[in-house]
Amino acid sequence: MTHHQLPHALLAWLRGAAHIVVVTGAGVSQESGIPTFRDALGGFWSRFDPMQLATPEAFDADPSLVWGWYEWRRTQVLGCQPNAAHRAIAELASHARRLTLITQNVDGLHERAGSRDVLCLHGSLHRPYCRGCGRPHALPREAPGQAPRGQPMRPPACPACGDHIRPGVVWFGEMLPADIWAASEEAAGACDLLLSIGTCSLVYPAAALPQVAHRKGAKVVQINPEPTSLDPLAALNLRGTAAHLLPPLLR
Ligand code: BV8
Ligand code: ZN
Repeated sequence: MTHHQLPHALLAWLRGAAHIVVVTGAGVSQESGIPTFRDALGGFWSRFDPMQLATPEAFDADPSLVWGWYEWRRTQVLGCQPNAAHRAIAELASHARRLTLITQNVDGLHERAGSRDVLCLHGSLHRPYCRGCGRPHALPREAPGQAPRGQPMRPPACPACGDHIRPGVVWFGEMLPADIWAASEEAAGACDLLLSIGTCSLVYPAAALPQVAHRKGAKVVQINPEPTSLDPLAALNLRGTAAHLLPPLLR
């Protein structure tokens, strides 16, 4: 079923749910001015394919190029604010009997909007660590000074072992953090309502979460301006943007 405004059924499902799971993708940060993953290339980076850059092989082959891309994205994010969608999701958690927020995003905007215990399936731009010994590395709070135009810059060296510091994200071909994946899969299997917001539902295993919920009898609701592979499985497809459709949920 496809709708362009909020049907009353959803308000009843939200109020009646014992456990709501929210799964978000890059679309929920789009109205904060952060381009979605496939659009996450501008200027200097437009000649690259994000699917190629977001891999351990790319970092091993050219650490400065990949580190530069992530620092450029981190700079973008530090200059952006959470939007009404992030705030509505944080607010929903205080109304719901139980709400588990799972995100594929690495921008940290859910936390900045007040959401707590966010399950970050794909890591974070703000938690880099050493490729060699895994030691966490603190980045300066402010955006990197040099190379603001997204030119490559060398990754810092680990003070403990000297290897490269790498972005704290999960790259294609890398395992998701086992504890975070286990908690996400468990929540999807236990919830009675799953909201999938702003994701193309193409990246696994994240894209399997609505299927896990559906198999266990939960209702799946999707918010996305475009149809995705999740459409047939959703009880409700709300065609619109997250910042526009989510705030009325709280009335
Ligand atoms: C793994 C962090 C085990 C990095 C990311 C073949 C078939 C099936 C699977 C595979 C396969 N080959 C390889 C795989 C596995 C692979 C995979 O799924 N590939 C896909 C492309 C087929 N997965 C992995 O590798 C995962 N690991 O499987 O481990 C393993 C281990 C070893 C060997 C094999 C397997 C790791 C995946 C994690 C990758 N890291 N991010 C970084 O950010 O740089 S994923 C990255 O892309 C994002 O996090 C996001 O999740 C994903 C998708 O990007 P986008 O499409 O841009 O974003 P999104 O999905 O959110 O789409 C935007 C949506 O929002 C759109 O639908 C749009 O319509 C909508 N929208 C836009 N504006 C708005 C909006 N919606 C609402 N409001 C708006 N305003
Ligand atoms: Zn190290």
